[in-house]
Amino acid sequence: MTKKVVERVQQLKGTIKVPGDKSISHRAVMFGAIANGTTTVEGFLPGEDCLSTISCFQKLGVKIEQEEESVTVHGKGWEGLRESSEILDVGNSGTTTRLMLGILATRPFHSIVIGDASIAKRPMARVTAPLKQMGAQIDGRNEGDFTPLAIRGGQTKAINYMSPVASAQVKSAILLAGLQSEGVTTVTEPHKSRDHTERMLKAFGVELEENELSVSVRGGQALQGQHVVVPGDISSAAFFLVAGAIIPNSEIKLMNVGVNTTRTGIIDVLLQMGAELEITNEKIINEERMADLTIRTSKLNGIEIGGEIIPRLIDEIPVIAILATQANGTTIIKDAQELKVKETNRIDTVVNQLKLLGANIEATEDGMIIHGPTLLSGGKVASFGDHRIGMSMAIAGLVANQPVEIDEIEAVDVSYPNFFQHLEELI
Ligand code: SPQ
Repeated sequence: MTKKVVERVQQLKGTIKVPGDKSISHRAVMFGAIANGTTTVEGFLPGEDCLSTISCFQKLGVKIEQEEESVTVHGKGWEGLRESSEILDVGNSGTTTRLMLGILATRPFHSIVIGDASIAKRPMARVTAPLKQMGAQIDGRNEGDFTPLAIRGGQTKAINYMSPVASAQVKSAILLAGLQSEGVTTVTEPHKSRDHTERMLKAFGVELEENELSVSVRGGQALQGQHVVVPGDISSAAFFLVAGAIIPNSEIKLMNVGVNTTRTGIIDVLLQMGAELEITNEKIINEERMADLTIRTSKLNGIEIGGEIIPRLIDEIPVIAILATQANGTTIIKDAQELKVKETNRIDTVVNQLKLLGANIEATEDGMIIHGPTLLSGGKVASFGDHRIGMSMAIAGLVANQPVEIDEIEAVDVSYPNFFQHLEELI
């Protein structure tokens, strides 16, 4: 386990290009694997999670070449997937686990899916239960809720599924199974989750019907290989957006960041808190919007965050907590129970680690309450193997009055392998 010490800085200045979007990188590989013909991916995120997706689909018989940010997937359609003699190891990636289960639900062979200690605690029944309803055979601890999972797919039938949670992974797993099922599959969610699956399926030639909170797909549709350009990940950009806003004398420009509105809750929050944030050079490539974001040191006020915005910023809440410690007044984060089933219980880890640095923060049943501003103190914290906690603690270290030592910092490689290199470039 690697430790990293982060110290207070006087300013952050410069321009960086954050790595490719994790959600889009996973989908480009998976959709390329079930498509007919070659898919090329530009701007792929070579983080551990997306490399797990490549490795699983290689084990399922798909030829995939990857060199840094460039990937070529030689898809041979759904029938190109083969039973693997090896276990499919998803590492730390919830997206790989849940979307791949949706694909495997329709394949007439046996697979075993495992992941790391964090994956073993994350609920899988949210996808295995509807996939079993569609006809897949899935077993695992607690009736298929936890890995290791054994799955035997086959001919599935469409369902009309009302998801109890707003989750892109649940929606995507069911839609992917629906693509090979008899009839029309519909998924309805309580709030809209990120829609990268819908956008990319359309780019791969699939017809979908979308209403406000529902998406429907007819079974029997084939995908055609494409060239995918991956925008920068707004969830990775979020660390530098927060750092730029809270560190004195700062100005940071982040190039080509994905600004799909199902992901821009962090921008809405920053603007509502009073941040000096500029959005320029907007363009749309492959159905996905991207733009340059410039953030400057800002005077911030606490706000209330809850309701439909939560799925639009769920992964940014750990770093929003750091932002709130530096804002004037109280920030209340509510309706965010989903944080409890991420790589760690992100309500507990954020609150406990920030308390160690002297933050005025308390956990609630569905979020947290933060009173600011606080001059954070130094101290010893840990990521607990959660990439977003590790990077959030590093941002806290940049404004703390003494050094912050972060344990298990290697977790950042899951989604942002060059995070500390980018930070160095800005100091
Ligand atoms: O892939 P994983 O481990 O679930 O990653 C996380 C993250 O912080 O990077 C969540 F822990 O992002 C999820 C996100 O929270 C990625 C994702 C996707 O690509 O579809 C959707 C969200 O999860 P969910 O459960 O709401 O569908």
